Amino acid sequence: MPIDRRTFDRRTFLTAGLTGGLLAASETRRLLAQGAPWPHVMDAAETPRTVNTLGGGIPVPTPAQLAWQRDELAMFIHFGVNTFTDREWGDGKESPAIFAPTALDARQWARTARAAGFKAMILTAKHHDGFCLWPTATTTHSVASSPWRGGQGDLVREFVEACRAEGLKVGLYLSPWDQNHPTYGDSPRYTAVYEAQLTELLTRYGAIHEVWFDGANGEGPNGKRQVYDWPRTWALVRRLQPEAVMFSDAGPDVRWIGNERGVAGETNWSTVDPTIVPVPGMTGDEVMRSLQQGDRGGSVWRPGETDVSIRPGWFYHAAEDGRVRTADDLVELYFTSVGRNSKLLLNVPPTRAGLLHVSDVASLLGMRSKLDATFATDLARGARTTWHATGARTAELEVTLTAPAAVGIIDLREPIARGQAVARYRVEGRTAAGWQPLAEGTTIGYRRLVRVAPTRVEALRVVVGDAEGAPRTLQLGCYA
Ligand code: FUL
Repeated sequence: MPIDRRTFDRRTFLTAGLTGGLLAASETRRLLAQGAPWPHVMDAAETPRTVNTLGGGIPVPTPAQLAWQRDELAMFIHFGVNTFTDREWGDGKESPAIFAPTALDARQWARTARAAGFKAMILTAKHHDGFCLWPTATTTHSVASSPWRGGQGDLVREFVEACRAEGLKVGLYLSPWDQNHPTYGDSPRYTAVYEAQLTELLTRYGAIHEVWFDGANGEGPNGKRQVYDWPRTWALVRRLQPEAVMFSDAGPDVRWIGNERGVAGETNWSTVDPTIVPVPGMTGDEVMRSLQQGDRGGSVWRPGETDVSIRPGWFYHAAEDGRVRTADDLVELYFTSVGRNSKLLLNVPPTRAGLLHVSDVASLLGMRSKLDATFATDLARGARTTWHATGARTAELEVTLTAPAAVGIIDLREPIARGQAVARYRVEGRTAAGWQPLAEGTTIGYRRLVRVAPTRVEALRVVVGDAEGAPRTLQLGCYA
């Protein structure tokens, strides 16, 4: 089936007016100003986070957010009834009888992820069609009604065990939008169902590291609009899995990067102003800008996660077997996400057999060997480094290489455990002809990978021209 990506892009869908239960940014702020009970921004009591002493006035990550960022790569697994109907969004009317993977092996997913350098996997425990991949007490629309493993299967359990066996962290996606459950749209009743599902997922399977709340939304089977109680849902997750990070447009811990193309903002702050995107699923230019770029001076640490698929669709379609991203494409995604202070959540959808396709596996392993080769030799190893402030918000780093070398990639890092400060930088290289400008940009954060025309340099200099508070010593690596 040819997939028209526009049909399934969540923002196209939202702006097409098909949405239920969503508010424009301006409308939300108007309600907030009137003191409306919903939606509201979580206050400090609802979102326990690290007390901000390390940052000296700027927000800092929690230990969980820091670990999440340092992992760099997570694999998304979209699998469910859509795999068997060849659709991207089901409608909730699918018969559980169609869910019949013939050779499902979650260990194969996990082994591939690990071999390709991924540190976590996130499974769609329930997508918008409402079909649950675990035997839930909240509905019969689940694996328990399917022929898979004679109705005795629990894919969430198999997934979690496979992750643990391969040393991967575990994440679960639970679509808020549910086109099957009869209570959807009857807001308090469905909220109770959704909370019961979350409770099952967060109490039966041990430590869960990331909980993924999708912003896509629409009307349920009864045509009614669901009004979500996000603060309540977030508080439940905090209570059941205090170490987990929660992803949504509005965090609270990790935010959507604002597109599904795999491209973080050229400027990308890990801080946000939480009043701009207080709940998931909002639209508008300011919302999209804040998701893409974060907000300089924002009061909350909420780094961006870049989700993108290795294929045109999120679910497996045999017709897309020839359209799998190449290893080079994946390396490019690494540069536009991890290399822009984000984390890459790369979707690799299993086939109807329940296995990652051989072409996808080849691209993933190809990406890994290319990245390993690229970053094998840090030409700045052993270099003499000096760092000094040149003003309250400006500083200079100078790195003198042990021997002149041709440099094509510069790897800059801020010590983000103490916050993100740099707002403008310039990189210069000392060549035989003296200091030459090589590159310039805005934010750095966890990691900024700068590609330059290969230039033979004896030394590199990073001039920080503006910062949010005093910039702290940068780390520099450089590669051919
Ligand atoms: C979107 C969903 O509508 C897609 O189907 C997919 O799950 C993607 C990750 O998020 O909003």
